[in-house]
Amino acid sequence: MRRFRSFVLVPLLAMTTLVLATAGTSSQDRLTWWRDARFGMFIHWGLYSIPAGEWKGQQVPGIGEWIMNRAKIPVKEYEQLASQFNPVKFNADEWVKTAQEAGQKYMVITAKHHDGFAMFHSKVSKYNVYDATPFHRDVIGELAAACKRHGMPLGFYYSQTQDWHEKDAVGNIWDFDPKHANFDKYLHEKAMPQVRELLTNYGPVALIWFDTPRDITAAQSKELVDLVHKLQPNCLVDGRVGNDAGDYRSTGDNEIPSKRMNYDWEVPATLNDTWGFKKNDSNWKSPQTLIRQLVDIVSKNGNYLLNVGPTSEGLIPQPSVERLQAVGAWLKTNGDAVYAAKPSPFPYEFNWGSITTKENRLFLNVVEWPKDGRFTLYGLQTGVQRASLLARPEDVVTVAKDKTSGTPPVLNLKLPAHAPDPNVSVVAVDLDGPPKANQELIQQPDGSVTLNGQFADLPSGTPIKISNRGITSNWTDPSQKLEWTFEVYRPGRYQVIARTTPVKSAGGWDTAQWSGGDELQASVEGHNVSHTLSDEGKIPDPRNPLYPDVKTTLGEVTLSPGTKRLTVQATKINPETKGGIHLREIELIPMS
Ligand code: FHN
Repeated sequence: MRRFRSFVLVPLLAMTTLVLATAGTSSQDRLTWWRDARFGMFIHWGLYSIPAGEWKGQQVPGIGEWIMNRAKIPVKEYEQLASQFNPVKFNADEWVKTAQEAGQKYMVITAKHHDGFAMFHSKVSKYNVYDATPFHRDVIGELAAACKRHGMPLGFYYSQTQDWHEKDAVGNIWDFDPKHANFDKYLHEKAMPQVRELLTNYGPVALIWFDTPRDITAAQSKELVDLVHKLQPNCLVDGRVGNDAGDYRSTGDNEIPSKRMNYDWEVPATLNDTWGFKKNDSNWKSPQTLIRQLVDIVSKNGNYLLNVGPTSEGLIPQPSVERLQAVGAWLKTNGDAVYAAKPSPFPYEFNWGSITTKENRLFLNVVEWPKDGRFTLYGLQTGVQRASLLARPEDVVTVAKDKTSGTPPVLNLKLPAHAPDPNVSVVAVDLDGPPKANQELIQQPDGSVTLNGQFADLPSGTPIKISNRGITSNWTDPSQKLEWTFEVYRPGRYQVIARTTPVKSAGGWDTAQWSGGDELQASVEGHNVSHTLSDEGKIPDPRNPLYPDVKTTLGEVTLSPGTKRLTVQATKINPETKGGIHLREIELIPMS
């Protein structure tokens, strides 16, 4: 087997044909189409689709495209997959059609993943789909041409730091000694020249999606961004270029923040548990989860980049196609609540679903259809004119708004008794003006109060960190605390529930790693309740079945109406718990 020659540098002059820089294109200009799009298709496709999660007869745990790393496959052995890569069923037009039918408004494909193999005809390295495979076709070129034919914006994923094929890049410590790596050399002799090829040879590129910015300096991130914008001023750069240098922010994989964010962000998400195809992964998300995630993400000002992992034959797996078709069918009727929609006027989540908006309109994206069709919303400050169902405009929806005397303002809707859609039903509510809402945490009409970590006040200088989903980490010091202010309307007795989470591992949240044993104390209105964190059962997060919380009842408290302050302190820390206490939420549940 020949060793592929890397770093064959292209004469740069030959590639200066395409787009000339125009001064003054800002992130705001570049983001216009992307903000309206809201929903994109991610494609992870490469040599790893051949082993599909299995190496030498053994199942390799973790995500499929990481098989080379997880099984520590030597470069020379992994390279041999190239001679087997012959996906004769690949049809770029079909892929674009699948995305369009799903209602996805942009596509992003792995031009080069961490394994270092380019899915395009690169002159920089022969380790590419055109030169090194019997397929002898330029996958990126064919997809770019198909996207152009169908008016679909196309972006390229490019792994700028990890390249397990190269001794100077990050990641391959089973073949190479990282002490001798010269990252700057790899960056300038492979990564940047290949990014240049991608931005020169395939027409207008909508987006370059960099990933895992491990160890990259601010200057190196900036160099990449400058290169992209010099070659194609309108091309977006995602948040994972590192050092906050991108045009928008990227969250962690499958990490949907638990509050509305006042900046542009995108979440890359899987349809099952892997990105690259794995033959034994059938943990598919249901259409309801996918649609729920889509509207939830838009309600928080984000974009949803939902992944497919085509097989080594070049086909998008049928279970993926079916789920995408279900989302697409839903969007045909309800797309107004998603495309060009703006986030919720409320900063927090609702148990029943989520809110998106457009001008003077609210879209209530209802997952839990209310009993007898009686729907109540607290805290909307704008007057309401009328409401109707997107799926069944002929059905009568009665509106009663008490916005003057009520504390909080109350909107009551009498909806049809049965949900018009089995997944997510959209109620369009026309308002007197742009939607305005109370920003404070308030008790919800079902009596519950949810205090997520994203809304907690932290003492200045605290070491505690809060993730996008509201999870605390680095909470190893018992003197540290979290506090929330919220409004209670209904006097009575409440259960105080702590929702904690397992620690994160590379493949997601590893429930096995939840250790408990710490003691939390909640104090509110003169009551102190405390309990050792023990596993009373998993509470699935309906927005994200991958990440169940662990429930512990801390105790019961009696609350009167008014503004409350709840404090949570760690009265005992279990030294075994990795990264300290991982508290996500405190919930108050009415007992009657
Ligand atoms: O390591 C990669 C992984 O393989 C996959 O590409 C995801 C997609 O967001 N990004 C990295 C992990 O965050």
